[in-house]
Amino acid sequence: MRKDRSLRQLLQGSRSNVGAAAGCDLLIWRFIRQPAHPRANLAKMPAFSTYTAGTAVSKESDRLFAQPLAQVPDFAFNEDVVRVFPDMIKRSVPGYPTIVENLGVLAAQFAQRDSVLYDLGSSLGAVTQALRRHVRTEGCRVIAVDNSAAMVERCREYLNGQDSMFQELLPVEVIEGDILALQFQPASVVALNFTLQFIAPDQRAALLSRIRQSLLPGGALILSEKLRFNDAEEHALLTDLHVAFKRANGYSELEIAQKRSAIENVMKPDSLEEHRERLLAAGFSKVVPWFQCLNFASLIALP
Ligand code: GEK
Repeated sequence: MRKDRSLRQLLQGSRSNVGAAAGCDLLIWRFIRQPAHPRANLAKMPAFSTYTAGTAVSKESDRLFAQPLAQVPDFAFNEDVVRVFPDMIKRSVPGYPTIVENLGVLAAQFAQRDSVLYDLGSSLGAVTQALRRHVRTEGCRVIAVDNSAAMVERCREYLNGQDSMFQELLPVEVIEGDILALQFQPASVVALNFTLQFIAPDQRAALLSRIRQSLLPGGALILSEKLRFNDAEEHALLTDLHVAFKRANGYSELEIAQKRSAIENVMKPDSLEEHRERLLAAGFSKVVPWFQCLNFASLIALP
């Protein structure tokens, strides 16, 4: 049974060449001090573990679309995707490790005492782990929510691993559920890291209004998304450059084409202008882009 597998087994998968290409992969041995967290419990660190910006994750390579498929099914966050997800998202989303780690840094600036920090569409909890690495505000706790049972199960295992390696982390609750049905508690930080694009377009405004209503003064929504561009030339250029990014990270033309057709019905990106207008209409007072790499961006929205 998967639950019987040790963290070390989870952490040891086949290694890919991607980390080198992305320039973001660290191999950490037990005797190398982890600078990101002052309270690392070195004795409990796996002897040989792989880290992505300090996060304990599986290293299995994404080969899901490497063989020709008679019919490409719609993309789903199932067991197969969960196994390769850390590799997949890092090789597909330019800037992903930078966004995740800095989301923790930004969150620490907005976190308010005795409040909730939400990680909505948490997948394997990369953002949750970053929040727990960086936020030190008293009385904060993290609530991570995802509607994929497979993601939630593995996320809980990774967070147990983080708990066994570090002391005094913020408490965390992982909920399997639909973020559209969530009863929000007063929150100082809400992270929607590449999740809104998977929500039906006609439901996005209502979700953002509910997030806005839950946000405490001084808090923030941090929203990361793939972008589309209204200018056709700009859109074509950045789409081509994104394909080049995926090629450079070892994906074949077949993998790129099959992944594109798997995802096009389930992921619907908006433009920066649409995001801004919708956030302002939802009651946010200010929208500040803080990161963009090719056609992927992250915004801070202030209440
Ligand atoms: C990361 N934030 O690693 N309710 C709950 N979860 C949902 C819903 C919904 N209605 N719709 C989709 N999801 C993560 C990456 S991935 C983005 C987020 C990507 C979940 C879905 O199950 C998946 O785990 C996540 O949103 C999107 O920083 O794969 O490009």
